[in-house]
Amino acid sequence: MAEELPETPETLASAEEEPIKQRKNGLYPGVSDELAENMKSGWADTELHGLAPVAQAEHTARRRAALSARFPGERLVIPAGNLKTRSNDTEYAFRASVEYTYLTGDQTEDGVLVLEPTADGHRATVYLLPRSDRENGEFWLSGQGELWVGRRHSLTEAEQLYGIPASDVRELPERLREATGPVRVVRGHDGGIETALTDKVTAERDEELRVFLSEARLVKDAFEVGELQKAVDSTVRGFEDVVKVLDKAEATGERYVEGTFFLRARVEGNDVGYGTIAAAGPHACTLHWVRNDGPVRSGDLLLLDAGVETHSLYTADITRTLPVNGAYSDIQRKIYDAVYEAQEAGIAAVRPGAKYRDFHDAAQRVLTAKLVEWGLVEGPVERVLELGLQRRWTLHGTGHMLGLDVHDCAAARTETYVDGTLEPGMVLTVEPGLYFQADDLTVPAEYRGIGVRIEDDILVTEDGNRNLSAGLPRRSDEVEAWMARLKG
Ligand SMILES: [Mn+2]
Repeated sequence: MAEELPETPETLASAEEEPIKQRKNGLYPGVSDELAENMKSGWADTELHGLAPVAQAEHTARRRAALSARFPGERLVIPAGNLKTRSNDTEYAFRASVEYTYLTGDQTEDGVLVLEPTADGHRATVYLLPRSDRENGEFWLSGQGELWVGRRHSLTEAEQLYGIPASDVRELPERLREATGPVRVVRGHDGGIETALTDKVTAERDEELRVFLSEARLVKDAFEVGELQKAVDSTVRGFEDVVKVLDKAEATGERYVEGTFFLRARVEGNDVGYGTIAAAGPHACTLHWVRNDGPVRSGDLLLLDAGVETHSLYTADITRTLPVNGAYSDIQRKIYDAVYEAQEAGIAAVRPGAKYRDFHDAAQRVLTAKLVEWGLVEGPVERVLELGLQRRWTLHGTGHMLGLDVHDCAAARTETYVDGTLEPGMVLTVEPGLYFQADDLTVPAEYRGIGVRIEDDILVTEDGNRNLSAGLPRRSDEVEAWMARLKG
């Protein structure tokens, strides 16, 4: 990639108002007055007209209305967030905050949604960086200039796309400093905006805003369910891609699996929704194995936990545990089938009106019964469950909400989420697992180093549930047949 012209703190601070002539002296060597003048003109007008609104525009309007009704008379500030430095002058890929995306449909860095209280509700404004100024040289001399980072939407274009009046974000800090009346901001995304509001907000009140926006996302609307299905469908294709190249993964390692899935994620979606877990052999027992630097060996299992994130930022979260050579060994199958049975029990417990905890309890009961049956822990099952002794091998909860975040709605209160009741439109994962660490001396040697998880994405429907990821086989014999077909 090209390197930017050097900027000093002085030029950064004055980049907006100083004309190029004053900034060039000694700072942009080689920019003559003639070049500066030349660069100002000769550019076509590329303003776009008659843009269609983004697909979720009507949904975002309804979501903003719900937010408005919850906090009448208060100014609400929801930032998208800023670029984060990776090293020196390179940045991490930007991902807008879920709160901002959920309420606007936009994903632009430095964007801020503000709801201003009015007599009968709120007036929404989305604050964005406008198109680069040609007159002051910003477009080619500033690191945020469009010549470097690409064309932005004009404010008028943004209004058409998102159905929200747009304003210049560079004026927002001053407006917020001057504003009177109660204000709340979603924290953790934009330090500059938070600084402008320092004297006006409290942590407790801001947390209430964050919690509301997390709980608002518990039940997905039609657009969200459609996007989650798209994410799942791409993820299914990504898993198929991996199975087709397992011989290459054997020749190289887990990174080949990760990279293969990533290709599908980038081609069909925005990215992976979280770091791919490509865990072969005993690495499957490390729950968040994302180093993916180990070998893939015939005879071992490959636990692949991965999800494509759509362009609208909804992610799938699917796990399959596959025999690298296409056939489970006896001990692998025994453990796999137990996890499958537990997952079946868990999925069967997902229905409207059920407690959120029910599917976890159902899956844990099956796993515990297996552990007792295999003689790994002394029964009865009730006692083991009461003491939680099965958790040495089941390790984690059986699922979580899924949406814009892979672990969605994380700020929701216990009473509305973990202690809550399932409703139609909720989407959650059901993902029991059994993990026998390679160094676990309490189990027979044949178990050690085997980890199995099966994870699907389940939509709560009016009369039960729908497995959005039913496109990937789960039963052990069906997995083997599917792999044989793909490798054929
Ligand atoms: Mn998960």
